[in-house]
Amino acid sequence: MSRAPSDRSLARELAERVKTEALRVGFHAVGILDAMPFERERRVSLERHSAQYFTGMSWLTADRLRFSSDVSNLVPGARSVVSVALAYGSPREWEGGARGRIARYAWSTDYHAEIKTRLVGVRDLLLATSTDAAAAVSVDTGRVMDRAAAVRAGYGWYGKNAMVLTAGAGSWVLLGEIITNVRLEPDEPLLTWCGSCTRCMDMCPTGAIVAPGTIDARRCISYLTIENRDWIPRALRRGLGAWIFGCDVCQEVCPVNSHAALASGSRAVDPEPRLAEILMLSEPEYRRRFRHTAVMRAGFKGLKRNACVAAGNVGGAEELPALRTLLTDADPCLRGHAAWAMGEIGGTDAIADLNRCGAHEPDERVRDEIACALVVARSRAGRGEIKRGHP
Ligand code: B12
Repeated sequence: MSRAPSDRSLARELAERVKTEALRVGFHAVGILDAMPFERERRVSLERHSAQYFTGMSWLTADRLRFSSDVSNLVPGARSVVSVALAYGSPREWEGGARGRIARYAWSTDYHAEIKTRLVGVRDLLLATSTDAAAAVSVDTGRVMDRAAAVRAGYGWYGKNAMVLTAGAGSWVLLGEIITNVRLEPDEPLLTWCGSCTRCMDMCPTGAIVAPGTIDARRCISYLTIENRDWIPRALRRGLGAWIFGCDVCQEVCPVNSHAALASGSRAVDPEPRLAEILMLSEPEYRRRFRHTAVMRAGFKGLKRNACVAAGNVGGAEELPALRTLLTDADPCLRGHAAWAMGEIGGTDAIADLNRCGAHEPDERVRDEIACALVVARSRAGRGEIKRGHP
């Protein structure tokens, strides 16, 4: 057991030092909680797991949810947790044209490293309190329930979109923790709530917020464009709009966020790249362009698949040459999504390409996509609609 401060005044004084240091190194908010398990969140997350809401994220197992609901699994004898929030999200400037949208949290270099680096000094402060002191930094990775910690730490509250909202920066914050066996005076949770507002639930393009605070990840654009390694269900594709990595709709429509002061972080990626560019990227170019950013999580093929869907939704003539190339790609998933996009864009060229490729397509699923795309494109042509994006 740690010989760290045991009486209340020492625990309070150390808590204050820790919080001052966290704010000094640039965190927007910091709070302290005891290390008791997150019982309610464990129960809720296991229910959602049984309801299949996390299907597709094979790493988010019931065991992992149990593990992440108890911080003493990371630091045996844990007594306190320091929860921090890093603000992000400079304003979006829409440049028009057929551009894909990247979620704000991914605009700068990968936040895991950013949070970890800032937490090192705070952790060292705790380690210096005694020779028995232990402290570990955790960011994302599903090893701790980050949101549950932020809410118990008293600086955030759950929105109906399941996001943790904070005073000042709204939900534009990323979360991390230090788990320690040193005792720190805990803060009191807030009693704030969304009231009768349901904007995030009403405006989610794919209906993924199935109850207040409950996301069916299978429908969430963030899951579909980042974690999902499979085909994007056809019924949900139009809902994706221009999103090619993540989604911010449930945050953008939140009234609390409309008053949030956005942080002015450096940008490592173009937040709205031209779709034609993404569709034509080579794998080495993709790695060069997105290394050290969260966008790597989607993978090269995943990002191209998403760009196909976005091109089908907001693209036109400019994207057709790249889509035509992808129609003969070695990967059936890319061929299938390119076919869908060409059907949505329509026009005689697209119909001719789909017909030509359909005749030689070896994969049954792609053949089905091509057949459906032809139905859409022909019915548009039958109604006299011209190809989108034609001068
Ligand atoms: C898996 C995961 C995802 C998955 C699944 C999301 C999910 N709902 O679980 C996907 C890929 C869909 C995803 C999407 C996003 N994610 Co994510 N994700 C995670 C991760 C790794 C684990 C989350 C987890 O354990 N889920 C299990 C379920 C049960 O928990 P939950 O949905 O969060 O449920 C909580 C609340 O709903 C609440 N709750 C329970 N019952 C009720 C009832 C009511 C009425 C209410 C209001 C709340 C409530 O308790 C639950 C447990 O904390 C965390 C990092 C971490 N280690 O925690 C990041 C994390 C949650 N993600 C984050 C972010 C930024 C996002 C996106 C905004 C990214 C984007 N722009 O595309 C979206 C937002 C989608 C959304 N509205 O939730 C941030 C959230 C920061 C914040 N301010 O809240 C986290 C904390 C990462 C981080 N370290 O900052 N994510």
